[in-house]
Amino acid sequence: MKSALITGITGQDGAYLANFLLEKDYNVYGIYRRLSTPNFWRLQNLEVFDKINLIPADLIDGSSMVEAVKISEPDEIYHLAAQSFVGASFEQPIGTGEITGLGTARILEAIRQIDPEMKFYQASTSELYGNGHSSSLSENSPFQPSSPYSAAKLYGYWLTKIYREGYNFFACNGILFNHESPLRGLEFVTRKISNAVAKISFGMEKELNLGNMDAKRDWGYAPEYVKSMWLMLQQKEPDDYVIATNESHTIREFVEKAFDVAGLDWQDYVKVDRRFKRPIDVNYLQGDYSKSKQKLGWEPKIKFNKLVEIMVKEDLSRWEKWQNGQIFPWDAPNYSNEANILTRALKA
Ligand code: NAP
Ligand code: F7E
Repeated sequence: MKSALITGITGQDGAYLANFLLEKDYNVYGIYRRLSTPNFWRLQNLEVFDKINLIPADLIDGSSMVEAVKISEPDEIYHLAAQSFVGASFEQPIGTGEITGLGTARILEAIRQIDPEMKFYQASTSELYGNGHSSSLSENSPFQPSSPYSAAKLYGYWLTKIYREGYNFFACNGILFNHESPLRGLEFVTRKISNAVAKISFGMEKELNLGNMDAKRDWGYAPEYVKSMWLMLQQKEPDDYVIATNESHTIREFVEKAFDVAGLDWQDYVKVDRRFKRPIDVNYLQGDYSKSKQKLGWEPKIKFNKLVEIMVKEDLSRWEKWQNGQIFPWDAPNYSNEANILTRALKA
């Protein structure tokens, strides 16, 4: 039986990947960090919480990462943990560098010292490309990071290549474009929209405040994307791959479709709020996944319209169940509606 260690197992991708690897009969380990309130709702939602092994560790603390690798002795390591919210990286650039950038160095060093035969997956990102592009982006397109998050991820991307070339690691960068699901964090725009549409349609909220609605993103479906991570580590040689749908849509299009699914007109509810605008935003991202199709046999099945539908219908169903008194693992009832969030954009 193969074993895998997932950093970030409590996040969106970590939960789906744990589920996927359990179905492949892996012994799954995951690290989780100490929080004042436990955050296992995604693992419980997918009913995998009782089937995995959890190891307490934090990317900030290198010795805990060494312990996690020693305890799990995995064949494969999927490094998904990060401060992953681009907006927050402008507010916490140093913490983002520590976790998202140096955290990758800590785990790579743990592997180098313990067993360099362990295969390594690095969660790289389309944010690496930044601005200045107008056509589909491939593994060969230039990077121009536009946020502290993407600068930290660029460090992780290069370190992964350096350990591959310098120490002969089986280390791969998955350059994943945005991927979403009902398990997406509520601060990201897609889930913020699907959750707000559901609350508005039940009369629990009156409006939705958003930032830049003109940005374009290439949105895919997270459960399909985690399969590509596994495929990368099953190849003969380590390499880097773009995972995307090769379609892009504006935030406005997402909003329009999401309200439409609930039978509402978005223009009656959506307001632009500068608190949610970033000092720099990436305006256009669309990914060319032909290398992944050719080498991994990977292709996305769920595209934009279906994705929006899945997310809005799931949030409608959750709020309905919740109003009927049903108890189940999810995040929205405990999330602030953002009305009392202050950011420095308000002072600008
Ligand atoms: P996510 O839902 O935000 O999950 C992030 C995970 O990292 C959580 O499990 C979180 O733990 C953990 N984490 C954060 N700080 C940590 C620390 N100091 N020590 C240990 N764990 C820590 O992110 P995701 O959407 O699943 O994305 C997975 C990875 O792919 C991330 O690296 C992200 O940057 C990257 N990525 C995501 C996308 C996308 O569209 N989703 C696209 C490209 C790349 P807590 O539960 O304790 O907070
Ligand atoms: O923003 C705009 C915002 O926060 C998407 C992460 O998983 O994908 C994600 O990063 C767009 C941006 O995701 C709001 O300005 C408008 O243009 O959902 P997001 P992201 O920044 O693309 C990449 C690939 C990752 O690697 C990251 O880890 O939507 N936008 N109004 C807004 N965004 C948010 N969050 N909230 C708004 O109110």
